[in-house]
Amino acid sequence: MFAKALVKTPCTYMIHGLTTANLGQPDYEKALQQHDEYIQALQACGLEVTILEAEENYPDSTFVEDTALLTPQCAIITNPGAESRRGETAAIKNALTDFYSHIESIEPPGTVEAGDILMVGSHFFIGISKRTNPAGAAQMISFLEKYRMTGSCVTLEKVLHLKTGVSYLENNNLLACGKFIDKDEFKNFNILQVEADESYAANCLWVNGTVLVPAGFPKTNKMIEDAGYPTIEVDVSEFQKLDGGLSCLSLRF
Ligand code: CIR
Repeated sequence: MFAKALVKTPCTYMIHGLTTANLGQPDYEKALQQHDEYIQALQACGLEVTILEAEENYPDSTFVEDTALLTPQCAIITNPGAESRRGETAAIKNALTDFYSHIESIEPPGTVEAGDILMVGSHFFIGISKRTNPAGAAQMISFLEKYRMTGSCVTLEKVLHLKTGVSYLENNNLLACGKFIDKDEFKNFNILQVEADESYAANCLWVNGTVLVPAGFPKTNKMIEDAGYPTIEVDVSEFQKLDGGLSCLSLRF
């Protein structure tokens, strides 16, 4: 269960954030409104949400999930693989000192973005991607082991982050699309298959028994409801234009 979340208001330069999507430029006012609705959904799941101020120097800084891995025992600040995002970690580290007494940091040449990290109890699957390298994953695993948790690597193709293609919904249920459906590393999970035309919805967010689902993906929403979860649909279309999913917009702990 989570008690808190950290989010960060999108800055006006978010419209120039990194992207591979061909969906056009985000509308800033709409993004702000969607971000508010996202916060309300987290609050509806019982979380106390801390909202950090926008930081104009970092267009992608609203995607806070990439900057830290939060565990019950410690926070691990990442070193984002995208150079334009490296400086985002300072404000996050500063904010986390209010909540954590144990804070570790990934150091170069290691790079990690925590969108590549899937938490399953005390085990953490780490995607090796363009943003997370083997050196970063090795540092991450040694920090996890220091605090009596475990980690293992998963190789990725064609997706930005591991959690672009999979989400853990607890109770052994793994939402997955495309190549992730048959991945050996995930063969012991009960796989809920997201259809190719709804692949963006493979990034959902379990929060205390409820699942936040991006609006506009009715088959995935129904599949999750049929699996026994209440869902809340949240429109994040302006963040999708920057390759961002629901999970990227918060850190839960
Ligand atoms: C980026 O490319 O870094 C941002 N535009 C999107 C980051 C999305 N984060 C995530 O999937 N965890």
